[in-house]
Amino acid sequence: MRLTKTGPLTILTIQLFLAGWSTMASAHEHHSTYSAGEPGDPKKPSRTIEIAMSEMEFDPYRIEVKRGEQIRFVLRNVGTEDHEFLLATTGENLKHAELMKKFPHMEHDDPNGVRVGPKKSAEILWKFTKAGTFEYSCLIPDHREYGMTGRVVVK
Ligand SMILES: [Cu+2]
Repeated sequence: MRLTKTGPLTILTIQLFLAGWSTMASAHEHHSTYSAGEPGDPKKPSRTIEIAMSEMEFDPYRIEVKRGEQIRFVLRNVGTEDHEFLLATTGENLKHAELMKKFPHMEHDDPNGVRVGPKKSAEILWKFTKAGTFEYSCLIPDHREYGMTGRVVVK
């Protein structure tokens, strides 16, 4: 008897869940334009660039890529604090940095950014589809101000 009663309720719950899910999915789609290019395709060839993060710098702090090139960023945190790697335009990163002052523990799981703990590493696969100058930056409050920013020149 209990089972038949909970049956429709369970279906309703699943439907509500699915409705919420599709809303989330479409909200996410709006976010799928990135200022620095687009998320990479793991099936296509890429060039690997290693970047070391520490207090308070990226090494190297300037890279050059060709337009259309796909880069596999290997990000190593060789420092003692958490750091971030966020790929965007300077304007976008500055806006984002303001937001992070209000919400310092904001988590990012966007394809163009990652937070890496001390002695950890992470990877980002990125295709630079637009020519111009972009940057990677650590937006943890104060880190950018102390010099955690790097430049990507896309030719
Ligand atoms: Cu940092």
